[in-house]
Amino acid sequence: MGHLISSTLAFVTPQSGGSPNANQIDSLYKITMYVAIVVFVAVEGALVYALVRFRSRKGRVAAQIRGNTRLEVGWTVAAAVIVVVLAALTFAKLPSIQDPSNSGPNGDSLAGNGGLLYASARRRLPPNGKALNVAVIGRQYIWQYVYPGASEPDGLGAPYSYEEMVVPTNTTVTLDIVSEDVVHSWWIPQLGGKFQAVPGYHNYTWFKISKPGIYRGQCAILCGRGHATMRATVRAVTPPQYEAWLSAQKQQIAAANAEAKIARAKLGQQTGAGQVENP
Ligand SMILES: [Cu+2]
Repeated sequence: MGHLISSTLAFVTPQSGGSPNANQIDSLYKITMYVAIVVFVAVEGALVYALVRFRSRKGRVAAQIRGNTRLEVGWTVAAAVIVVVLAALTFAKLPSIQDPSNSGPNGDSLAGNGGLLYASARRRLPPNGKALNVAVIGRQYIWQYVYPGASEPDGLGAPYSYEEMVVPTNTTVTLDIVSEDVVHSWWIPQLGGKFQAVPGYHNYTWFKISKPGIYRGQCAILCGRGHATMRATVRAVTPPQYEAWLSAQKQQIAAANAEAKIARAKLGQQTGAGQVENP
């Protein structure tokens, strides 16, 4: 019975299980929902009882009641108390949703100072200041991820990937969410809340995944005709697997850049039609 209830509730409650912030959002949602269920059952139960018990019958005259001060004060105060308790609970739980926690003991050692290129008052870091910072760039119609490890001091030459973000487990990952063109919305439901990618503006969130696996999402705001295909995947692997992936990705990007350099040099040497087309 308990399992039946919890599996039915899973359809209407936020997805969780991927990251602590998503779990906190889910538990806050459930607390509010349980209170709402109790209120709903009490109100609808009283209504149905009154409908049946006091239904019209031949020869019956309805009692004319003009207010009941005690009852009215009672339900007003009760509703106010519920609102205050829910608000207090929400504010008490908010820091655990917004503030990143430290990486686990077996997290990735590459998690540094967040890979910051600039300071920000709005960005939150874990208490020990160490996070793996990934830039999430929305563009029509694909997500790009830029990882720490720039080869140039100005931040250029950093490894990147498209559509699928690869991250180490047990490691606090902070995200810088930006957009190149229109407003997009970053959302991997199992990894926490939804965040808009707005041109010219940075939004921040975080997650920490304990289990290796694939976590799926999808751009959550209509951004143009290709919106439906703008998927996002986060693949969590162990820290050694992450580091191996990152260096392979760096090599592939370096090889592709070298090839492009040769192709550009060839184009530059061409005379005739090539020059007309690429003056
Ligand atoms: Cu979209």
